[in-house]
Amino acid sequence: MEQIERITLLSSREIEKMRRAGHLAAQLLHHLGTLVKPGVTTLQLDEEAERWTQAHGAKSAPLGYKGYPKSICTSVNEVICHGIPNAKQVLKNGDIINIDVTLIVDGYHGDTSKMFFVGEPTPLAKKLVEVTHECRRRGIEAVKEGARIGDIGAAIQEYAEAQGFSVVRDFVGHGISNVFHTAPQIPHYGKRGTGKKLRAGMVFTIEPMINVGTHEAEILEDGWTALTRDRQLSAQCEHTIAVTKDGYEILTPYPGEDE
Ligand code: EYF
Ligand code: CO
Repeated sequence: MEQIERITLLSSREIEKMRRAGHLAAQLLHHLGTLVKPGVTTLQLDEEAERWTQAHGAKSAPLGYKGYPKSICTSVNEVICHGIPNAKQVLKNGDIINIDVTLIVDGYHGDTSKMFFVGEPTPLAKKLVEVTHECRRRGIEAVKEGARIGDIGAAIQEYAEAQGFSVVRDFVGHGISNVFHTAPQIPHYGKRGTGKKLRAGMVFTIEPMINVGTHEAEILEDGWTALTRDRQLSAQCEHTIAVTKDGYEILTPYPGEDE
């Protein structure tokens, strides 16, 4: 491990550990996705996540992190992120849900999230989720040695706004290693050519949160759940990415998907 300006550059042995954690996190996400249907509660998803995680010899990073009470985040409809699984929250036809998982394997973290449709989505929900996925893809495509952190945010913001949506400012991607959240921060908005230069060995998440209406967020009385100020829909998806000599590697590849 090497550090430049407080940003850790991981060795190839450390990246291999991140790869193992990331691949397992993506498998868990896929497994949870098969369970999403009308009538299921978000608490049932959480309980299955914890059971599966322990059965695979891994640990949930969110559980107990800064006092967070559950193993995954389940963010439904107008919830931007950090939705807390709950026995009273029964998924219904037309809902959209982001499931966000972070696993620790051999001390290293894999952090990934994805949107799932509950039954049949509305046309607006379908478009929002497709645009959010494309935002992440464009952000990832901007990753290469010598590019700047602002190039990632600019690629995401330009596409999201051209599609008539807004980009959340209050939550950003983050460096990740044997520490859950570390430098650098990765905003999902910004200007090309600004911010720190990317170097091979940097590992961080890209996790754009895209809203139908205002980008502004507010926090529920529970102190955790972030939701849109105007209560319109929000979507998010996340990968853990390593900067490589010739571009990037997605460390959390979702089974059957390229990006
Ligand atoms: C005190 C948490 C702390 N934070 C971030 C703690 O990066 C994440 N997902 O991609 C991520 C996931 C979780 C997380 C799960 C729990 N926390 C949440 C909300 C506020 C807060 O401040
Ligand atoms: Co994250």
